[in-house]
Amino acid sequence: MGLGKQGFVSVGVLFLTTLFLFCAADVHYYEFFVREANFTKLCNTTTLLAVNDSIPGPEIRVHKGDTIFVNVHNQGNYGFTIHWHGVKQPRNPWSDGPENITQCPIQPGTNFTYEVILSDEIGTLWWHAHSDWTRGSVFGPLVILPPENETYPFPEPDGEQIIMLQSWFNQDYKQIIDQALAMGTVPRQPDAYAINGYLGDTTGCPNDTMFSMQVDYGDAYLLRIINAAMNEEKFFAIANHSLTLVAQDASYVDRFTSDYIMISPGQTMDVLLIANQNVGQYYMATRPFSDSSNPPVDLITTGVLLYTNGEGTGLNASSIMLPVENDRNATNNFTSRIRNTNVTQNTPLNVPADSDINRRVYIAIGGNTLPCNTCSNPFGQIRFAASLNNVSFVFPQVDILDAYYNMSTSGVFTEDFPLSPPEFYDFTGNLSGLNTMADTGTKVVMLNYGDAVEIVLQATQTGPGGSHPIHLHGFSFYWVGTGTGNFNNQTDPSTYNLVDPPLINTVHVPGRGWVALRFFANNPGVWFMHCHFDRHASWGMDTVYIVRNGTTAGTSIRPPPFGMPRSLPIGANLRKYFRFSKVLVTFEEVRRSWLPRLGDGFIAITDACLGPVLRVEFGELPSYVVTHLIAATCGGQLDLLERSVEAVVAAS
Ligand SMILES: [Cu+2]
Repeated sequence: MGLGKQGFVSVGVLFLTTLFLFCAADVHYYEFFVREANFTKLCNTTTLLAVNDSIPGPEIRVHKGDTIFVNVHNQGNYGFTIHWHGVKQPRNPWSDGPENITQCPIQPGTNFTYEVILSDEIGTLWWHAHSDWTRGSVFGPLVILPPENETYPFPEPDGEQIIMLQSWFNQDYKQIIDQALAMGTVPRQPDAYAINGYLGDTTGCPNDTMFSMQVDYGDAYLLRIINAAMNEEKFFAIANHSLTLVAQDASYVDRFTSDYIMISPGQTMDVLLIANQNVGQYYMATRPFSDSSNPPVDLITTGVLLYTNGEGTGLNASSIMLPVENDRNATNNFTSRIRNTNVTQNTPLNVPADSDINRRVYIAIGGNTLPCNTCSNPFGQIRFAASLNNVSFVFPQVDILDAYYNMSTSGVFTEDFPLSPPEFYDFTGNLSGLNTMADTGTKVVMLNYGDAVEIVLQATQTGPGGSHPIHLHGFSFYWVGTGTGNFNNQTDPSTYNLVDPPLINTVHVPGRGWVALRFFANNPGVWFMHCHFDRHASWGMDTVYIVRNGTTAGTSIRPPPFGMPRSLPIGANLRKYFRFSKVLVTFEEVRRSWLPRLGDGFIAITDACLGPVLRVEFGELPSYVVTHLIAATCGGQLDLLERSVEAVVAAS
């Protein structure tokens, strides 16, 4: 614990020194207008929620240590939040973003200004929506340049390029997961994958085009590669060119060269590319990696590296050298080469030693089923689920941070997340016949400020098995160990790398294997941890770490900012809090809707924070609806058909 405090203090002093000597920290302001826009791909036009009418959304470009204010205007039809992936947000969980974890959603017609506080992050991160599956269309890059007085720890590149890898659906992303959850089924496969919004030349639709990056012979380029895909880890390569990894998750690594990379959803990798081949055109290509028994659709997505004056030289598809989709060795060979690097531009290494560790968490990652009477799953009255230590996380109806901060946690969450699997079995063996039922609950892990934490994440063969990209908010952690089979707490710790472990925010937990992570809990707040396969996160492969305050103001959560998306006091006048709209939902839309019918006269879904999106037909208003409205404690949206408005207002 002592070391943890020292670690935090020294980082603080470093930061202050930087401020003092160079006055480097700037403040930036961005405006995000989030609304529906039309996108034509695969010879289809789809309406999708997007930031400033663009997918990917706008680039944020700042320097290390800067602060960014982003005013997010929701001009769409449903609530959402934004997360600043990989930004630690010291003492400021209020702007972290995960829906119902640190805030209520920003409701249509309202706005919220995030304060994004950078500290030691350097390189590439990204931002994305953090509600249901909205992040599939609401995301963009966050580039963090060295401070004015600092250079890269590698030769200055001549140019740079952002490469965002995506899943593409010709359907509103929220609708996809809402539908699957309501039916208890597996969400459908993507229609395509994309590079920077381009689907490439393999889709069969002649109007789809390739992303093209122009280079000059002899120049060096910094590729900022971001895996923004929904459920797919990705191989990426450029024909005839090698790639040199220089940073991962906004921390420099000991650079090495490879013919391909493997990048998990949520991860960011900075890669140097030298344009040293014959002047011409070369494919860049990406395809999923998966060792699960239910892998993502295996499509190769293409882009092009175009040398100046090289247009005449044709592309050669046979030169694309990507590992096959289930090539676990290719993945392990790449990830096992990643090491931290001892350069002054990185935060000094501060890995908790064996003797420091005072909090151990051992988590088995599970695929499950749960009973579901209302589901229409072809496998029966069940729904697919996922869990950590056999607890399938239930998103609360109000946000955990607000409940914790205001000490009104009853009915919101409990502090009893199991610190080890409830049952030990051969996690990575043949598990057919295993009971895959899980418990449900909103269970969190409580940590004290300065705790030295070790988390071991154990993949299991429950459900389809395979790997998981696990992401922790509020921290970067040291990835100190990995191995195959079941973790052995007697022998495996001796294999840890405590010398130069990568400092990352999203770790690839290999299928039939495990990883070990360490960090000091020196950031007070409420921090989500979840699988960055959104299907798994939606199914409950999540938990929350609450780091209690330290003993000083400087080690405590900041007060909430002005304008947090509001809670709705019990018994409040609904007309004041809900936006009545006769436009958003028409009678026809309701009739065509997939939403479950809960009674004869109406259709309802509960949206985030029990800000009920209640869509009501006919004049009759069952008491169920009224109960939900009165019990609602968060801002919400109420879309009513004309004849119901009077009834609700009267009932309030
Ligand atoms: Cu997962």
